[in-house]
Amino acid sequence: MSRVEVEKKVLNENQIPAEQLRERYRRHGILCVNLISAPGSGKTLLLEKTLERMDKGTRVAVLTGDLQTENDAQRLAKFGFPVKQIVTGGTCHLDARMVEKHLADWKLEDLNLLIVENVGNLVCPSSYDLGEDAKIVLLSTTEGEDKPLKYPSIFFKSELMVLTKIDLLPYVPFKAELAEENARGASANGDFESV
Ligand SMILES: Nc1nc2c(ncn2[C@@H]2O[C@H](COP(=O)(O)OP(=O)(O)O)[C@@H](O)[C@H]2O)c(=O)[nH]1
Ligand SMILES: [Mg+2]
Repeated sequence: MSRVEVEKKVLNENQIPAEQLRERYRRHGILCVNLISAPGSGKTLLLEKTLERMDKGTRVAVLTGDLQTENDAQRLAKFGFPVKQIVTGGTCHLDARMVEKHLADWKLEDLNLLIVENVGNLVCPSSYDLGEDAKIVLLSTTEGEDKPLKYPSIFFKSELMVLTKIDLLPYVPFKAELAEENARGASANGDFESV
């Protein structure tokens, strides 16, 4: 009982900076997307392939989160767009204050698109609003098509699901249609905000 109360308080504290971020993005005409998946599903590779194809004048920036290392920021920095690593030091998700802090020395008026790569985790990031316009969940063919059944909240809350590692479809037992059906049927059950 008392545990539920603590969780609600922490989440509420995130909501104030999240709304402030949303308002700042709105004021500057920035679209913000929050990429979420299990570790290794291909978030950074998708971003590498996306940035590689973007016109050099595109007003895009990336924040990328991990518990440790600057590896992903290094992978993404080579395309010439502003990139910053958020090292959480053990926290399993990004929260709005971390995003706010890492945006501090960027001029938001220079951006149209902010991409946030969340910490690899299908559970915790689902409950933390970052002021984004949309959450995008990635599911790779090596994870199994039942993940939306096991971790429904993030599939319920995401505007878009990207299926990755489809080049491996001939080699792994993964039914793409079933994965889509499972994702479309996901409900908010299991989200601790709704406990
Ligand atoms: N075969 C294949 N490998 C992929 C694909 N996407 C990512 N990978 C590999 O999966 C590993 C994890 O990818 P990464 O982008 O670091 O995942 P993240 O942890 O979600 O950021 C790396 O070795 C990638 O090269 C894909 O579409 N096909
Ligand atoms: Mg990554």
